[in-house]
Amino acid sequence: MRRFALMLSCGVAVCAWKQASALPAPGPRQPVNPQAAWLAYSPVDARQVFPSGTPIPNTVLRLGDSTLESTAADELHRGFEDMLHRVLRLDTGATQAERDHNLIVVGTTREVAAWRPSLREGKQLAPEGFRLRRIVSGRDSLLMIEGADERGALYGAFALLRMIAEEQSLAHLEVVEAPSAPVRWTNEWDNPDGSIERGYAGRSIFFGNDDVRQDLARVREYARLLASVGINGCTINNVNADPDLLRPEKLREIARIAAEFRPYGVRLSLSIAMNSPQVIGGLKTFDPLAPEVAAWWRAKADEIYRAIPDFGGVIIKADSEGQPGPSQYGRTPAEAANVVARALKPHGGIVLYRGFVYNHHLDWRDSKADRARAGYDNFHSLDGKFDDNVIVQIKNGPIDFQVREPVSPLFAGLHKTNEAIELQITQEYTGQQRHLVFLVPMWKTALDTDMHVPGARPSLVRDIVTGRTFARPSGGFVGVANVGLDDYWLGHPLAMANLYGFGRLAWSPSLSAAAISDEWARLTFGNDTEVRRVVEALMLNSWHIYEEYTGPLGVGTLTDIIGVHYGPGIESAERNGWGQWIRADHSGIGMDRTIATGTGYIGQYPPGLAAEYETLKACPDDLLLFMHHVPYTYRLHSGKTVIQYIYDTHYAGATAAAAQVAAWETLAGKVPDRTYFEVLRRLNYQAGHAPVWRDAVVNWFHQMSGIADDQGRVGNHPNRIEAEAMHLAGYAPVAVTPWETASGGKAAMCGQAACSASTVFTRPDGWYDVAVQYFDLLDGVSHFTLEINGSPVDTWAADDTLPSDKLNGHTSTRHTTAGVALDRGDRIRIVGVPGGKEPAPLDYLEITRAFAVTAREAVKK
Ligand code: GCW
Repeated sequence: MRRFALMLSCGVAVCAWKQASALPAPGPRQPVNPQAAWLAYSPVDARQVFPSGTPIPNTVLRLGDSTLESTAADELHRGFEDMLHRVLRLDTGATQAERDHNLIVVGTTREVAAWRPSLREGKQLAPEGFRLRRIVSGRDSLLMIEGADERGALYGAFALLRMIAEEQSLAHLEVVEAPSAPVRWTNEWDNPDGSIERGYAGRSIFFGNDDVRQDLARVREYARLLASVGINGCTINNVNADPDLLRPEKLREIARIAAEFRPYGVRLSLSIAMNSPQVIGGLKTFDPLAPEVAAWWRAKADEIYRAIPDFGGVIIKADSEGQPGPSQYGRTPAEAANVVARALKPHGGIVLYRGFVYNHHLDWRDSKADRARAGYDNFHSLDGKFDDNVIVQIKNGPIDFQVREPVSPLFAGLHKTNEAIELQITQEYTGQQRHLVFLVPMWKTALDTDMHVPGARPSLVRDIVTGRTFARPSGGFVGVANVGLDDYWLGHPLAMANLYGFGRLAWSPSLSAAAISDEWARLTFGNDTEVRRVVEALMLNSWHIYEEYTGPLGVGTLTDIIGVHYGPGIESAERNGWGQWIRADHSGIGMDRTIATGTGYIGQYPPGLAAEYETLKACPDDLLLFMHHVPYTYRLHSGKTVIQYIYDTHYAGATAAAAQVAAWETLAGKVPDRTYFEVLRRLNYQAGHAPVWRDAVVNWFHQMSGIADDQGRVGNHPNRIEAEAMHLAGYAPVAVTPWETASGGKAAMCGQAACSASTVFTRPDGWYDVAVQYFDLLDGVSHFTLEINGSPVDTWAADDTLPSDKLNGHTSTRHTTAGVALDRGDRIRIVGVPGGKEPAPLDYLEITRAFAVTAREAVKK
């Protein structure tokens, strides 16, 4: 007799049965348009926002007639209607409004003073800032949104709406805010063909078929989201720039995008290629010091501003990863930046010149070679040589958006140059929006680092980039967002917290990660305490969890660095010119970047910080392997050896990743259904991919070090049955590269129309979860069936779009059939049917006591 009563099936591919059974009861918050993201404007408890004695306004009075103030008034209208069910009257004429005494008033400082001189405030607002006040005078109850300028008025409206969404009381309102820095931009790495470099959420919202898209509705919605968190600029094309976009006919099209941005105060910017004067201008040279080149840039700037009068400026990636640059003519980055900056200057445009200039043909045999040094080495000597409308855009770390890096020493190396910090919202090295990683805590670590600049203590990175530390006129924040046409903009619905958090930090970098995640959770999911508690715990732990099962102790993400930067690929970092070496051998690991014996990189930091990194005693554990080469037996401050730390964190991280699923499941019915399932699907996937990471890393280090795990876990899988050890019909064993990305280094591929792998169950009778680890290649869709004694109990398709067409750590994934009744002697069979180029590849089966059963036993104990 077979007992399949509890059969629940869930994994990457099919969750159908489970979904049907677990459909949440329809709640009041459904359905929600996912594109609204944190501007969901869900209904709120009006009594919290407008306690008794504080009337809800009836009218929004717009004092000025600028586009931005119109947008502000429309947004207030929308927000009040959705959140408070109050349809505001829109008014522009001061006299008419006098009839109503219960108003929201939107205007600039100048307009407010002209409307009611008594409301003039002594203290001037900083540019783009705002003041929110509630004023009760006579019969009037006024909610004043006063902007320093039109942008400030719009930002003030969004801030007021945020307070309402968070159910804050407006009874006593007195808020003054201003952005931390003038530059708060996103970069989008979109290509004219509609693809997005390192984009994980569909095609471009801007381009397609080598042109600007006809339908730009998503662009306007995006601008709205950006403005709602104070982002005021957006670079719409890849920093690996296509010079063609500067052609007149393209600029005319790009102007359509700028028109969508304009109502939200988002200035359009373009990435430009330094060789444009040659490639599209027909000049013989692009030498920045050649007069004809300067003239070409001047004419081009004039042309751009004719098409886009509020154009923000340009980003330049040059002499980096194959991009043309001034080095070709023996010129410096400053000379290149300045020739463009001088062309933009009369129009008020700026140049963001990327500090990401390095040689990717380094000699790995040279123990003094060090990519991390490049930013400082290339730019430090140019301090003071950049024009005032140039900003050097510096990635937070000296390498490249790894799961953990120290801050770039260049932040402290430029005192007479404007700086911006470049943060990566798109999760290139941090799980590509398939893994949950809330990046704000990571960014905070960088922004709150004290650089110990002599004579400027403290000198936090956030104060340097906002221009405070060195009294610079400009600077700020750039976030590489790479949103796409995906309904959730970034793929993973929870990844939008990173875009939100970037904007909030750019506005106010002293906000805490916890405060930002609370705001975002409230705005996205409402004010329910339980929902917020679960969501915020997930968010705030996620970076740590991801770091635990990927790259430890500052060594780098340990991903395939010469490929797609996604799954594990440990040795890919070594023995090539890219300089992301981890320098792991049989006795130890880590880059020696010390002044005393290493590459000298640490000497690029101011002495106070260098002293901390230079000695093993003072160096923080989480940056140890970035700064030092140590034996595996080296003891961390915690007392644990490096190798045991690697083992322990990887087991802990994978376990914690799996626990995220159960945490999220408590929200069924409490968040919108679609979002619930989109997140659940990804968390399930992550729970199956984290063990791929864990096993790859622990096995690799076990083999390299020869040191056993003191808990005996590494290489010991009592519940695992390797495909190659099963009875195979049609399947043939294959070696997987790199070996650590398949269990036992091997998998099985099917070379005919259908194949099977079977085994006899030899453990005690009971309820089990059966996990099938397989490879889901980009091309092709295989189908799998799990059979017990010839009866199918589950079937699924390998139809995910993982980023590789090979068997490796990118494509290894898992499908779990939960709650299967198994008796000793049962025959378990997996049938694989290849589809397209995908040969139904299998890695192993893992059969564990059913989760529900083990949970019950745990309770009994
Ligand atoms: O990390 C690397 C990315 C490239 C990117 C480059 C950069 C746009 O892998 O895809 O190119 O950084 O930041 O310029």
